[in-house]
Amino acid sequence: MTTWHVLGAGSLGILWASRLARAGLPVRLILRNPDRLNDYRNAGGLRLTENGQTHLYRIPAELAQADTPIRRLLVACKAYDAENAVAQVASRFAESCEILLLQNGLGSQQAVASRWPAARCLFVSSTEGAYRQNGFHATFAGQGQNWLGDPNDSTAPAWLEDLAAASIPHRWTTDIMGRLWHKLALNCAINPLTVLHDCRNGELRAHPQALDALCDELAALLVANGYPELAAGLAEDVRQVIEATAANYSSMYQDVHAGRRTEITYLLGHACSTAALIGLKVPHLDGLHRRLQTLLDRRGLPRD
Ligand code: NAD
Ligand code: KPL
Repeated sequence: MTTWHVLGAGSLGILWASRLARAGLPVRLILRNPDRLNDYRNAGGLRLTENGQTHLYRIPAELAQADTPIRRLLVACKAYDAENAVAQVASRFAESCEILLLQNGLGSQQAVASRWPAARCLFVSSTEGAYRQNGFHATFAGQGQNWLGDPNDSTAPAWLEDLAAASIPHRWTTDIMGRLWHKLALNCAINPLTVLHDCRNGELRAHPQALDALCDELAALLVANGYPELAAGLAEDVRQVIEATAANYSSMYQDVHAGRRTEITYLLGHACSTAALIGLKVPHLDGLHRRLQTLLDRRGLPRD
């Protein structure tokens, strides 16, 4: 059985590693430094809380410098850490290594795929939710779906059976880029405005003109990238997400309020840079990007 190496033991890393391990699959965690490995050993394993019940999973852990070969790597870092984190373990890649990239937004996945062309890179678009309580303890916070796909190869890998055995919801798609672009467009329409207006998703109902202007530009970007059918439904999809998540704070809002670095470069930044590259004018997205960066500067958070 191929071992699942999980790079990054944050919210999603804990969620995936725990479920794989409890299905009896071989899992190893790769932690970022000796202090964290020491903390992990003191914690005795990963803890995952689901439906109010907490279980401990004693999953073996190691550092990037370990010498066992890596055949399947699940990258569960933030988008801004992904490429560097993969670089730390790349010397251990076995022939025909597979890399699953769980990052939100776009840009980090392509960076990894183009730097390690011999590995098969699978992109994942996840709508599951988890948050970290402390150290190595995460809480499963929202049912969702994991869409998996490979932009260069439509063949589904046989190991999707592992995900089924671990009860990890998943669907294979031959259009993972469409899935990721659609989620990116939703996130660009909603998340930055919730930060700038300091509000829950539902309160964006009070800003229909701003939403319409952003949706028009995001739809043009989707068309330019080959997704006219996603573009046609975007404004309605944004309204539906706002209704369905009205009481929630967006993930970017939560990052900013917790003083955490955001994934802005891989969301709004990626939308604006892609538009610039193809010569598409997106003044509202560019303006939103600048206002968001100014707010991040004021809060002492990285602007990229
Ligand atoms: P997180 O911050 O909770 O976890 C990331 C972990 O990666 C941290 O523990 C960090 O220490 C570790 N890390 C960073 N660099 C490393 C390195 N070089 N070596 C080893 N570990 C390293 O993040 P998360 O919430 O799990 O999110 C991961 C990705 O999944 C993000 O792109 C996020 O947008 C996406 N996502 C998260 C959720 C969610 O509910 N949490 C849902 C959908 C998508
Ligand atoms: O994915 C989201 C987020 O908060 O990051 C939603 C709920 C779709 C809002 O954009």
